[in-house]
Amino acid sequence: MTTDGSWEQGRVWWKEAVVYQVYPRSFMDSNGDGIGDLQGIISRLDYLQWLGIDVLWLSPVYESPNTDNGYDISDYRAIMAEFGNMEDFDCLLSGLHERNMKLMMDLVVNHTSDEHEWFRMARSKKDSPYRDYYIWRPNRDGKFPNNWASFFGGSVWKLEEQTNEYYLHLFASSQPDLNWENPQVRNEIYGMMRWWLDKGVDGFRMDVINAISKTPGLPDAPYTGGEEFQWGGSLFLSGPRVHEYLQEMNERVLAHYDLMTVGETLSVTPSEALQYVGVDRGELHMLFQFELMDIDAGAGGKWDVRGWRLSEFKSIMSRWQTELYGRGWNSLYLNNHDQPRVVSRFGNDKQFWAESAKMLATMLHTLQGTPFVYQGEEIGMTNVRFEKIEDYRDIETLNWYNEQVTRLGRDSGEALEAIHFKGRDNARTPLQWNDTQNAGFTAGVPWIQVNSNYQEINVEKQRSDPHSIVNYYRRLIELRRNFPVIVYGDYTELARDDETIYAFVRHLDGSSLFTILNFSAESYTIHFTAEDIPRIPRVSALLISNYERVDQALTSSMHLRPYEARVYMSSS
Ligand code: ISL
Ligand code: CA
Repeated sequence: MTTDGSWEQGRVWWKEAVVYQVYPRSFMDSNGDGIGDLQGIISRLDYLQWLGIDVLWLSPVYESPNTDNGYDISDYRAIMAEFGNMEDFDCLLSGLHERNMKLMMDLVVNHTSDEHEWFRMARSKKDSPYRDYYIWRPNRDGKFPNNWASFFGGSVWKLEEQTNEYYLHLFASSQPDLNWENPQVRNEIYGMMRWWLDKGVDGFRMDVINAISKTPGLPDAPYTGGEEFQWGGSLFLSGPRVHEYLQEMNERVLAHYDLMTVGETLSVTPSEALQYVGVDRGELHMLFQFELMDIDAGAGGKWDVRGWRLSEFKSIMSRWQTELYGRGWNSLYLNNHDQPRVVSRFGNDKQFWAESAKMLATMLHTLQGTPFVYQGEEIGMTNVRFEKIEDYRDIETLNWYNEQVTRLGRDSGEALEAIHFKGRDNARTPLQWNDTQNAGFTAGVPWIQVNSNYQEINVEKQRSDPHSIVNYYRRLIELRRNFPVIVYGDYTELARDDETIYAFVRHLDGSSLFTILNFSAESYTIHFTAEDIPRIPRVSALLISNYERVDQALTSSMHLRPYEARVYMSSS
C-alpha cells in the first residue's frame, strides 16, 4: 500500500517528531539527595533542545511510595515529593513549550499503589463505595482464586486479612489492579486525564494499557510447565472489552485535544496492533510492540536468554513496517527503562562500541515510524555489571533473584549473569553527564551506582567531538526534518535472507532513501540478487554514514566494514 502524493494531507506533528524518554530518578539531581528530580530536568532542557528532540516522555512523577519507581501511584494529581512539587512541574512544562518541545506524561491506570486513597478505603470494608474499584475474590480454604503468575513473581493474588478476601495484582502486591468494568473507575480516570490535558500536557504513554480488560470469571491459565503459577497473558492481554474502553476513552477525552498517544501493549502482533492504532479505529496513535524486545527470550521467558539470527530480527521489523504502512503508525524503540541498553544487547559495547551504537541509531531514525530515544542511548551508554545483588534496586530483578537463588537454590553467579544481561537496572544507572564524581549526576550519594565507565562515556566529552555518538544522533534527528521520505516513505526490504546485512529502501513521490547496515563485527561484502538490484536507487548521494571515509558508490555489490551504516538519498 502506498500513500504517495497524499502524504501532505496526512501530515501530523507526532509522526514527524522524535521523542526522548526521561526516567526522572536517574536523569539529573538538582539538590544533592542522590535522586534525579524535576529541577534537574529543567536544568538540562537546553541540552535536549540542542539534541533536537521534539517531545519529552516523562516516566511517572506522580506521588508514589516507589516500590516500582513511580509505576505505583498513590495520587494521580500530585507530584512525588522526591521529585519536587507542582510548581516545578509547571515550570518544566512551560520550559519545554518555550523551547517548542512537548511533554508526554506516563499514564499508569491498569493499577494504582496500595497506598492510593481508593485502595485504602476499599481494603478496609467489603461495603466501602471504593471496594469495587479493585478486583476481589473470597478466600476459599486458603486457595488462590486462580493460578495466574504475577509479572514480578508468585501469585497475582494477595490475601487482605481485614476482610479475608484476595485482591488481584498483575505486578507487585503493592500494585492492585483497577476494576475497569466499574464505570465509576473509568470516569475517575478520564477526569484525571482531562485535568492534566487542561494543564497543557501534550500526550500520554499508557502503561500496560492492553491489560485493563480481564476475561470474565478469571479462569485458570493453561498449564505450560512445572511451576506453581502460570502465565495468564491470554486471559488478560487484549481482553474482551479493551477496545470498547479505549474507544470510550477516546470519545470522552482524547478526541478533544491535539495530543499524542502511545500504548504499551505486550504480546501484540501487527494485525492485532491495527485494532489499536488503525486510522479508523478511534483508539490510539501508536503502540510499543514487544516482538523485538522478546527476540532473545527463550522458552523460560526474559531471563532465559537465547541467541537470535538477523533474519528473525529483520522479519519482525519488516512485518511491522509493511503491515502498518498507510493503515496505522509505528513507534520505533530499541530500549527503555525496562530493557537492557541497546548497544550492549544488539550491538557491540567493546571493540565497536561507537560504530555499533551509530549503526543502530541509523536504523532507528530511518525506518518508518516515530523514533523514541531513551536517555543515555544518545551517548551509547552500556549495560552495567554490579558484582553484588545488594547493588541492584529493581523490584523485578530482586524478586527474581530471590526466587531463583534463595528459594530454588540456583547458583548465584549464574543468576547474576542473567541480570547483567537482562536486568532493568541496566537502563536505570544515572545519566553520565561528565567525568567528575558520580558522572555529574549528583553531588550526593546516588540512589543506584553510576556505571563505572562514565569517564569514557559521557555527554560533555561527546558534545565537543563532531564524530561522537551524540553528534551523530543530532544529525539523524535533523535529517528527519529535512527529508519527508524518512517520515512518510514506504518500505521495501532487500537481501532478506542475509544474516549479516540489513538493507531497506524507502520511497516517497520522487525521492528514495536507501539504508544499509552491517550487523556484525566483521567486514562483509554483500552481492545483491538479480531480484534486488532493480530496487537499488540509481544516482544516489551518501547522506550519512558512521565511518569517516566512504568512497564507494551505491552498487550491486558492496563492501561494509564492521557495523558500518550508510544512508543514500536520491531524488528525481
Ligand atoms: O519489564 C518488563 C520485562 O522486564 C516487562 O514485563 C514490564 O513489566 C512490562 O513491560 C510492563 O511495564 C510497565 O509496567 C510495569 C512497570 O514496572 C514498568 O516499568 C512499565 O514500563 C508496571 O507498571
Ligand atoms: Ca534530588
